[in-house]
Amino acid sequence: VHSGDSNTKNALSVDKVGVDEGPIHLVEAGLIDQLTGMDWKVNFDGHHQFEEITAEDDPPIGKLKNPRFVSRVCESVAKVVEGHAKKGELPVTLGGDHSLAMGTISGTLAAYPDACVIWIDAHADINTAETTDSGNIHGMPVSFLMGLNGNNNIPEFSWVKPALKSNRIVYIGLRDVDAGEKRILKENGIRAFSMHEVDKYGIGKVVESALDHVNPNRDRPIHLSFDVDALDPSVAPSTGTPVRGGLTFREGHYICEAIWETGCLVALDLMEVNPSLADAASVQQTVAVGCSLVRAALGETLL
Ligand code: DIR
Ligand code: MN
Ligand code: MN
Ligand code: MN
Repeated sequence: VHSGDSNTKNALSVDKVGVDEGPIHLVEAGLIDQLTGMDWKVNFDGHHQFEEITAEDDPPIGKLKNPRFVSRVCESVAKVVEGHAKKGELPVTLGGDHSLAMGTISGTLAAYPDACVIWIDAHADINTAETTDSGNIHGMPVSFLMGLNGNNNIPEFSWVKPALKSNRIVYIGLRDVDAGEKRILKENGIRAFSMHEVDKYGIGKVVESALDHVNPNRDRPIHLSFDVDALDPSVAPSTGTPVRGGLTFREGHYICEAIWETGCLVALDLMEVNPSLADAASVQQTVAVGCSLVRAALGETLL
């Protein structure tokens, strides 16, 4: 769905399942029925299954963990997202870890080269193969999308086009950024609103400034990539790398509502819901918040 096209609501879900059951929980919690109830025509793609590559067959490349598996999944997700986006549908991708955004954003930019990205996260996910400490590719997707790895140096990821320009991405919610990532953000002049700015200016101003930066005329397609760990762990506990001092329930929802209101949303990711990491009540709480963020981003209103 693109701006001006508000009568044709068309949504779709793409899910990746590895060891990660987050997407299954979101769907089982009724997300699709909820969207259908909001008059979306939902074309549920099903839970994408990928043949796992055994650790033996997928040794690290440099520090990168599970590089072949992650690359293969992302490449296939990129094609699915691109295909749906080109049909004018609005792909909603439920993850799964945030490395998937390498796929979803590649797909969005293939369909809408002038799109901008709004990245909601506690983390900047912009480590390079050089700067990463953890080797976790979910801490790196933005560096691949921006071509900061000289992507062709890592043949496994050469399919990722460095299509994301530094002035077409903006962050909200950051509070756990590695030293190397801080340097990369500065060197590339990437705009980021940390929790400090959220506290100082309030979420309304922050979202407005973020939009003014990446989408000054509100005419560019928007890809919203939402990592649930942007929310405070008291709000969304079931996630891989919780960091205290995060967005409140309302701040998270406000972001989604305000982006929906622009009429420019063309793709949505909801990532890092990880039910294997908490007790049942925490899982249920996180899944419910995840569903409600998706509804907010897809136009659910409070009145
Ligand atoms: C850290 C943590 N910066 C890393 N990042 C996470 O592993 O690169 N990102 N958890 O989601
Ligand atoms: Mn993330
Ligand atoms: Mn994160
Ligand atoms: Mn992560």
